[in-house]
Amino acid sequence: MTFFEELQWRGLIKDVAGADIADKLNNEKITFYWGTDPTADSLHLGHYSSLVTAKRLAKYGHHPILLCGGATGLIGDPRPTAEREIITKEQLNKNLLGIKKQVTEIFDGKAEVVNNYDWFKGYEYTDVLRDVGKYITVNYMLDKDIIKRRLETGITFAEFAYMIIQGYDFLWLYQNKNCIMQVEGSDQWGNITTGIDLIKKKLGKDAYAFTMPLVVDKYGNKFGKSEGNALWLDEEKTSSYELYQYLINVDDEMVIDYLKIFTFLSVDEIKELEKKHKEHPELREAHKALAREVIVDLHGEESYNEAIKISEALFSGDIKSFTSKDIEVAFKGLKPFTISEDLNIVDLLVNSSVCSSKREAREFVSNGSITLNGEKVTSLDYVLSKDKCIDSKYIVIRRGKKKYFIGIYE
Ligand code: 629
Repeated sequence: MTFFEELQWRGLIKDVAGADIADKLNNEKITFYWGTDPTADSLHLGHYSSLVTAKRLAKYGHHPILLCGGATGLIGDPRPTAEREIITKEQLNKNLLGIKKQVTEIFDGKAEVVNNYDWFKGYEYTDVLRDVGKYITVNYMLDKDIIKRRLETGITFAEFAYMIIQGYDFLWLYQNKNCIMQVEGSDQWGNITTGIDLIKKKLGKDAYAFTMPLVVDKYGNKFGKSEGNALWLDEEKTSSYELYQYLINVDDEMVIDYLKIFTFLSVDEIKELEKKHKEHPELREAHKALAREVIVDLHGEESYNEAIKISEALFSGDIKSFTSKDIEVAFKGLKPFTISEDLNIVDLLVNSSVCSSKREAREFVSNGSITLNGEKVTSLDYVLSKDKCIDSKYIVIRRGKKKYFIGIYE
């Protein structure tokens, strides 16, 4: 299998530009770029899918340029539905810092990161119109899918002109960095071809590109959202434990596709996992490999082990080894109750709404349904004091097998 065939096997190629792109990628070392706009202070799993592809090309020996859109972010790439809310320059600069840092880390500090604001600041409006605008007709722009889709609902001139900025980026990188290829998600095809056409018209040169299909779940919905929220690459926003829970639970019929897209496991390793997955889906070997590869690549071995520890503890109910940090991560979604004095177990259960009455509380304790910080409490005389809390702060109550409550002793 050639390198390009492997990209195809992994399902990473949707549209391509450049008839000899396979040859180029297999036999030469080229410079390519991938770009993102600083619309938030962190990238998410959707971005990661295309960054992994960029990293894959880099591992093969191609040189990546990662573009953070300080200029394009000022405008906003038109969405199919409606105009974007413009973000403040302060917010944009804050986002830019976060994203640059993430991209750099994902490429282990070896990435060449550029910002298109560097070549757009001070570029006179009239010069842009002469140098770029004169090479692109409005007819051509109106023919782009994204623009057609917005004509009904309306689109501002700013968003209409977005493709001019991204198109010029490709031209600039081609001329200044010998960057001959652009790699993005398939939603970027219109912007990419604007760049390719501009390069052809201005330089008479052919440029290359390919897009990756959007990653979806088995229902065709965007991959990487948990209860409607994005899974962020910033560990402070989405913990490794949350990532682990998401990845370990992806659809059975999609997990092999995800291994191909999101991991650097070899073709043989993935085929082996596919075999295991078909024979013993209940062992979840493929899911475990997916979670391990993604989390270790993003956050490192230690953070991955932490996620496993929390997952296993919650599964078995044995949380005796939890630190306050573990508790904060494991029970992020729970609203804690507070206590401010030593309490007898029955009062504790009622005050914290774990039980609805003292009678119910006594019953739960007596039949062994209550654990405190992983230890079963069966005595009705038990008194919770500060020193029994984890780090003198947290109290984790479990009722029955799975229902958790978090208390903070203030
Ligand atoms: C200037 C800006 C360029 C090249 C690219 C860009 C950003 C591009 C864009 N990309 C999406 C984003 O920023 O909007 N116009 O969120 C996003 N991308 C990664 C994938 C994508 C795409 O960063 O291409 O498809 C998501 O997976 O939506 O010169």
